[in-house]
Amino acid sequence: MVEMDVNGCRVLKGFLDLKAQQMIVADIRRVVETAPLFSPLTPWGKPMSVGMSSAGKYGWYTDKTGYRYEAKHPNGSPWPDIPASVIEVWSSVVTNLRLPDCCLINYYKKAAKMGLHQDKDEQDFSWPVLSISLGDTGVFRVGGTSRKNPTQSVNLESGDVAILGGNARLAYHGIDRIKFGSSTLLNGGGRLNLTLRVVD
Ligand code: MD6
Ligand code: FE
Repeated sequence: MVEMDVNGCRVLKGFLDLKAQQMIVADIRRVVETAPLFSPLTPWGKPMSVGMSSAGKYGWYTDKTGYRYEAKHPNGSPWPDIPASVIEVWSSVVTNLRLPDCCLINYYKKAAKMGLHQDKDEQDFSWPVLSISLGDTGVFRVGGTSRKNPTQSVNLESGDVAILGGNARLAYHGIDRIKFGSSTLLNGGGRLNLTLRVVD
């Protein structure tokens, strides 16, 4: 495992071995059977190109009224529990004294991307946001706390873990594109990204 610093974002290259990645994918498949992926509307009324769902006490959600956390899937059911295989990554990298309230699931097909944004819908920015990348490589861009700050890019490959914490907790970041077909982990290709957050 190699650790990189990308504008204050810690990237743990190759944190998860193939077995661990396969376990998490199997667990997330079960989550999206009960909480199906959907493409939420941005506050500007455009559907996101990424398929989303969540696990945990809260799910991240957006529609015309804005970004927020919701206790239920749009179908009215509570979100499934965060799988133990996913919690395990948080416990070993962040802490086991406080577990995440939300595991946001982002699924990128060939043309999906995510514009530069800050994660700031949580109440306490002293907790980091941890991301797990699975499947196809994503080209991840990280800047500073102003949109105008210079950015650096890094490939997030299957099994990589990235942490936005400390001074980088509110750094702008996004996924420019995915390298479709770069991994065989997911049937049908694409990229799965899980982000773990403390919300309350
Ligand atoms: C993605 N990731 O990798 C999008 N947010 O698909 C994020 O938006 C993100 O990787 C907070 C912390 C780490 C991340
Ligand atoms: Fe984010």
